[in-house]
Amino acid sequence: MSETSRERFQSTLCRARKIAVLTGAGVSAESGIPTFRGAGGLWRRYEATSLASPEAWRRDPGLVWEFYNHRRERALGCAPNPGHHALAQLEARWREAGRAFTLITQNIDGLHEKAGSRSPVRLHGSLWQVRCLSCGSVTENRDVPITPAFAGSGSPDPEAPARRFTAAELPRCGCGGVLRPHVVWFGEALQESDLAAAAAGVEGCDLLLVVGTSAVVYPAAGFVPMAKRHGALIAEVNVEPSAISGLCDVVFTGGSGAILPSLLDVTPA
Ligand code: BV8
Ligand code: ZN
Repeated sequence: MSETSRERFQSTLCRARKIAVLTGAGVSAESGIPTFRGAGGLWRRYEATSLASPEAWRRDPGLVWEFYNHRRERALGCAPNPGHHALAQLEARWREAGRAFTLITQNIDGLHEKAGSRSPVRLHGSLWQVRCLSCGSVTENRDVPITPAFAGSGSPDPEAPARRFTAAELPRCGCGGVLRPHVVWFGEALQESDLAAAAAGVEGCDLLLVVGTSAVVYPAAGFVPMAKRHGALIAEVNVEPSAISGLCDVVFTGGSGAILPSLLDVTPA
C-alpha cells in the first residue's frame, strides 16, 4: 500500500537536518486576524493592499495611520493559536537536536514571537515597530492609540466618517521627525538582510513547509521554487489551493491551527 501524504511528510520531517517554514496571513486567521485577500482584506472601501503603499502614505499619511492603528488595536487582543505554538515547539525540538530550522513569515502581527518562535525572518516588517522619516531610527512601539488624536478612530465601517489628521497629530520621533509603520509596503524593497537570512534558511533545506499563504506576493513566494530547485520536499497547509500548490509534493487541506499540532508532533530521528 503506497504511503499516505502524512506518512511521507512525517518520515521526511523526522530525518530532516534542515527545515524551513514560510507562513502568511492564514496562520493567524484562527487567532482572529483577518487575512489580506479573504473577506477581511477590506478596510472601509479600501483593499488592504492599496493602503500598504508609499502612494497611499504620500496622499494621506493620517489615513494610513488610521488603518495601521486599527490593525494594532485589533492585534493587541489576539493570541497565538495552536498552529503558531506547534511551529514554535517544532523549532525548539530541532534546535535542541542541533538541527537547522528557519521560520520565514510574511506576517507583521508578532504572533509567532508571542508563541515562542525565536528570531523569525520577518520579510515584511512589524506592526509593532515604527521608523523615523528624518533620522531613520527603528523603535518598538506598542502605543494604542498610536497618538491621542487616533483614539477611537480606525473603524473599518465604510460609513465611518472620514477624518483628516494634521501633521501635528502624526506620531513623532524624539528628533521631531514623523514616524511611519516599519513595514514593507508594495513597491518597496525588502531588507537585504532579511532576504539573505531567508535564502540561507531555504538553501539546502530538506523540507519547506508553506502555511497559510496565497503565495501571490513576491519576492516572498519565490522561496518556494527556490526550495524546490534545492531538492526539498515541499508541503503546504491551507484551506484552499494557492498559487504554489502545483509545486507541492504533499498538500494538507484545512485550518493550520487544527492541522499543525498533530502533523508536526514528530521527534527528530
Ligand atoms: C518589491 C506588509 C521591488 C504590509 C506586505 C510594482 C512595483 C514593485 C513591485 C511590484 C509591482 N507589481 C508587483 C510587484 C511585486 C509586489 C507583489 O508581489 N505584488 C503582488 C500583489 C502581485 N511585491 C512588492 O511590491 C514587494 N516589493 O517587489 O519591491 C523593489 C525592489 C527594489 C527597489 C524597489 C522595489 C513588497 C511586498 C510586500 C508588501 N507588504 N505586508 C502590511 O501587512 O500592511 S504583503 C501583505 O500581503 C502581507 O504581508 C502578505 O505577505 C500579503 C498577503 O499574502 P498572504 O500572507 O498570503 O495573505 P492572503 O490573505 O493573500 O492569503 C491568506 C491565505 O491563507 C490564503 O491562501 C487562505 O486560503 C489561507 N488561509 C485562510 N485561513 C487559513 C488559511 N490557511 C490555513 N489555515 C487557515 N485557518
Ligand atoms: Zn528621528
